[in-house]
Amino acid sequence: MTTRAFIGLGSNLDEPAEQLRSALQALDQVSGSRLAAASALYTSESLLPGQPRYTNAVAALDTSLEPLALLDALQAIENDQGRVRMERWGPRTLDLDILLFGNQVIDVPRLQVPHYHMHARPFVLYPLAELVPADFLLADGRALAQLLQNCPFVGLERL
Ligand code: ROI
Repeated sequence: MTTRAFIGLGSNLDEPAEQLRSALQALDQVSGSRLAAASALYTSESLLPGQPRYTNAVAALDTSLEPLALLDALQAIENDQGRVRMERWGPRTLDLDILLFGNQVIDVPRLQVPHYHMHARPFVLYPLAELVPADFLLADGRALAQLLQNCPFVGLERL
């Protein structure tokens, strides 16, 4: 059985666009997984002041892995691409987040899905909207169209 997961990608160090391109290739190599689609790349200011601009994208990944096994695989890709975990919200070469995992709602210490902050982040919602139908519902029942209305396309640049 495969599940469609949506992965948020972000980088603001060491050639962010290249980081995202190689991460997309790495996602397609994850065991039992296939990269089904990827959004355009978007740039925006960091939500925290004093950091370089971020480049973000969203990928659709069809996977036979369980959610925590997928999380392990994503963390291995982050580590391979040189991410050093310094401060919690510090600049990073690569951040990979599981935004959605099929219709599952997951709330364990390592993983919360749908991702807690996605509803308020234009750099997640607009790329996600490229990959799903206009009437898409999140696993918790929220309509993507409604979230987009509450989260204006401000400060985003689509590359
Ligand atoms: N800001 C933007 N624009 N994109 C991100 O991916 C991002 N990630 C973060 C913080 C520092 C909150 N700001 C961000 O972790």
